[in-house]
Order: sequence, then structure tokens, then C-alpha cells
Amino acid sequence: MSIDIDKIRNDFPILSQKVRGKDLVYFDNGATSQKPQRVIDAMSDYYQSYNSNVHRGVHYLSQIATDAMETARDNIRKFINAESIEEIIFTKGTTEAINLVANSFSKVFITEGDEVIVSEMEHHANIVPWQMMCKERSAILKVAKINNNGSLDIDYLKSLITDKTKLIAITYISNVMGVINPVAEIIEYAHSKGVKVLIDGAQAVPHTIIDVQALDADFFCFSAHKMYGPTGIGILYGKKELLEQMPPYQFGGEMIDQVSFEETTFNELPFKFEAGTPMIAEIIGLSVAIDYIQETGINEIADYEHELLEYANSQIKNIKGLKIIGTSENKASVISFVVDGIHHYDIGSLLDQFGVAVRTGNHCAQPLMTSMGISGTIRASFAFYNTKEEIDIFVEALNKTLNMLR
Ligand code: C6P
Repeated sequence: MSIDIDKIRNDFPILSQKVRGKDLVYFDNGATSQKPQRVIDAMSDYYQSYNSNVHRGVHYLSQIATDAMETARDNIRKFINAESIEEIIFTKGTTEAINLVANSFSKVFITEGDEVIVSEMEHHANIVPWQMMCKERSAILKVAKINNNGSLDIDYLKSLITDKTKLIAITYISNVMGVINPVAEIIEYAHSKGVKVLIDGAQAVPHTIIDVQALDADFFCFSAHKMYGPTGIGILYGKKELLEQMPPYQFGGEMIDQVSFEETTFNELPFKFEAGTPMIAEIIGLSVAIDYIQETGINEIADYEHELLEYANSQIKNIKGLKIIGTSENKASVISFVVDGIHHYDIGSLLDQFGVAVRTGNHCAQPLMTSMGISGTIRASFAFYNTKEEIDIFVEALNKTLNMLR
């Protein structure tokens, strides 16, 4: 099976529009991906045909909505090969999933003097919740370094582990550089030392097969909107034995069992962590996005995106003064770069005039920028609906942009 690019582009109506009078070239997929018509239709079908609250009503529509949501939960479980639906918790996104673990896991497992390890390449969402938690519990936040080519210094990471280390929280794929971390090796080593591991999978799910059981991840977090699904919905996967020991994070709604003014008891997993009315349309949309990815084939997607990455690399690497940030071998389809003497924002703004959407700035990874000695980058992140022709348009626009700014 290979990618049928014409069919795929037809499935994403937004891609055929003009922006500033030019054909849109959307290379900001790391920030959020576009949605196939099928996902949009599934969400409007919910609102048009069976909008109702879930787990609450005895009535017909409520039962259909509940069935659709719980069927989606099982589809998500299968997608990441979790053992049971009790391990699939709906959150707003990766950020909320990490905050949930930082808040709840720490109440049971972290005491004064304990250590949590993150890496220099983390998104703020996988730094700040741990930093706040460590301050609150007088625990210590340790930072694993990266090598000059952006890869993780794995020996250094291992050397940070002591008998006080309780958790490593690490990204699978860097949102800035596309660098892929050897998470299976990290998890295996951490477990041999009795340390739990949380994987920030936000950038990994659109590009890689995820098997949480094969990885043996303790926690795995991701967002639907980066994998062709809607915004406002993400998943926390957690091993049942850990989630069972962790207290609820927020209170009210379906997470409740019994309430009196003296005492409250809580519902079972996964509902224990799902306070309030869930994002029903978004959950249904995520499930359809998963079907779409699986029908296209995640290996086919990864191979095609790799071709795009190699092609883009070959086209931009000789541009005068341009430096790619993150040059390690093992990379997803993301290119970040800086250009001598020209601010990233100016380049991004001019590219936009050519209809090319890239992201500029620190990409919510300020500590990584500090360690690289830069203030920001221009980032082009490719999806399987992008083409080599679009890369040509981007490179031509980039050359014109640089000529204007020099
Ligand atoms: N990165 C980017 O342009 P949310 O916002 O909760 O869906 O995802 C947060 C997040 C966490 N970890 C990683 C590795 C991420 O890349 C992101 C989101 C976007 O790079 C927006 S800042």
C-alpha cells in the first residue's frame, strides 16, 4: 500500500483554499494538523442527530451518545494497544494529561527529597507541572542533557537516576527538532531501577505505531488535534495498578459514587478521573481520526513523511547562513532552522505572504532554546497530505524571503 496523495488531499477540504492569493502550503502540522471531512462530519452528525449527555439519561438519545463515546474509548484503547478501557482517561489534551499525573501521582508517590527527571528538550507542558509539583512537595527536579545534534544524552540521563528517583517524564519526539528519543530503552532501564516513566506522546502519535504494552510505559499522553482529530480532547493512558492508587484530580459529575456533606466516595476507573460532562463530540471525532489513520496505514504515513523530510533537507541545507537545529539521524518529519543575522519572526511573516504557514518562536520550549543558544527557530512540520511540490514552493519562497531581508 502507498499513499494516494490526490485522494488524501481531497479528504482535507481546507488544503485547497488560497491564502493571501496563493495556494495554501500548510507546514504547521506540529502545532495542529488539519481534519479530514469524515472527522468534521462525525462531529456534526452527533450534534445534528443524537446530541445528548452521556451516562446520565435513561432516554434513547443519551444511550446512543453513551454507546458512541464508550465505543470510541475502546477504539482508542486498541489504537495504542492498552490492556483495558479502564486505562483510557479522557482529558482536554496532552497538557491536562500531564498535569493530572503530576498532581495525582505525586500525592501518593512523591515525598520530600524525591526526584523527578525531565529532559532539556521538553515542551513546557512536560516541565512546568513537574517543577510546580516539586516545589510543593520539596522534591527535586533533575534535567537530562542533550547532545549537540539534538539527540538525548542517554548515558547522562541514566547517571541521574538514584534511589530517590521516582519518575522520568520524557517526550517521545521533540516538537522543536523532530528528534525521536529511544523511549523503549529508557523505560527498560528506568524499570530496572524501580523508576516509573511518563511518555509525552503529543508529537509521536501521528507518525508512529504506539503499543503501550510493548513499550511498558507507565503513563502515555497525547492530543487528538495533532493526529487529524479535534481540539479539546486528549488521552491519558496509565497502567491500571497505578491509576487505582492515585486520587482523583478534579471533582464532580461522573467521577462521583456517593456524596453526603460528611463524605464522598468516587466512581471506578476510568470515570474516577473524568469530572464533569466529557467532550462527547470530540471523543467521537478522535475515534474517526484513528480509523482514518489506520485505513491510510501508519507505516505508509511514516515512510511518505520521511521522504518529504529527506527531500526538504536536501533542498534547504545549502542555503547560505541556514542552520538546521537538531540533526540527529532518527527524526520525524520536522525541520527547525535559524538563519544568520535574520530574526525567525521576520522570516515566518514573509513566508506567510507567499501562503506558506510555518511556526516561528520558541515553540513552548524555552529551556531548549537556552541550551542551543538561540531565541527561536523557524519550524516546518510535514504531514502525509503535504507534497514535494509544496516543499518546492516553500524553498522558493524562503529564498525570496532571505533575499528581501539581506
Ligand atoms: N505543541 C507545537 O506547536 P496540547 O497543547 O496540550 O495539545 O499539547 C502540548 C504539547 C505537549 N508536548 C509536546 C511535545 C507538544 O508538542 C505539545 C504541543 C505544539 O509544538 C503547540 S505549543
